[in-house]
Amino acid sequence: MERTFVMVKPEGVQRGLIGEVLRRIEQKGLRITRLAMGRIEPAVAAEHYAHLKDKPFFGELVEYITSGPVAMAVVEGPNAVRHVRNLIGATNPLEAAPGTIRGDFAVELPYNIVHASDSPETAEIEIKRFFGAE
Ligand code: IDP
Ligand code: MG
Repeated sequence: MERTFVMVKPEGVQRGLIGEVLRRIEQKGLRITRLAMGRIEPAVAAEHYAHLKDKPFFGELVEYITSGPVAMAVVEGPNAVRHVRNLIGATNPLEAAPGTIRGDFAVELPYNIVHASDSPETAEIEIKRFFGAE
């Protein structure tokens, strides 16, 4: 069994897509084991996106992810990380295939509805970052 971390980003929450995102994850056969609404502090956002800190869009990205409430979930199942990445689609909505969450609901970066961990190791770090210790 593997765990991953999923976040419905501010514009996804504002557009009423929390249920749609969770529905697709549950429909796939994965289990939602933790669920919370929250607002990301700028310092936590900067840590979460530290791998992008030298990009020209970093400031805009931190502003975006802290601009409103987000929905956060821990998702469990066999190969949960890769399954959820498949469900959400490519980072750029222009390259995300129709049928994926980003392919179906987003048009341009940085606005792509949802975040999901990119590896089991990252997932554990992100679960701790956003949900704290067990
Ligand atoms: P991921 O969310 O698919 O894992 P990352 O490369 O980790 O993609 O980027 C994190 C987030 O930063 C993306 O989901 C997107 O919101 C934003 N982002 C990535 N690349 C760009 C870009 O070229 N311009 C603007 N925003 C971007
Ligand atoms: Mg990423």
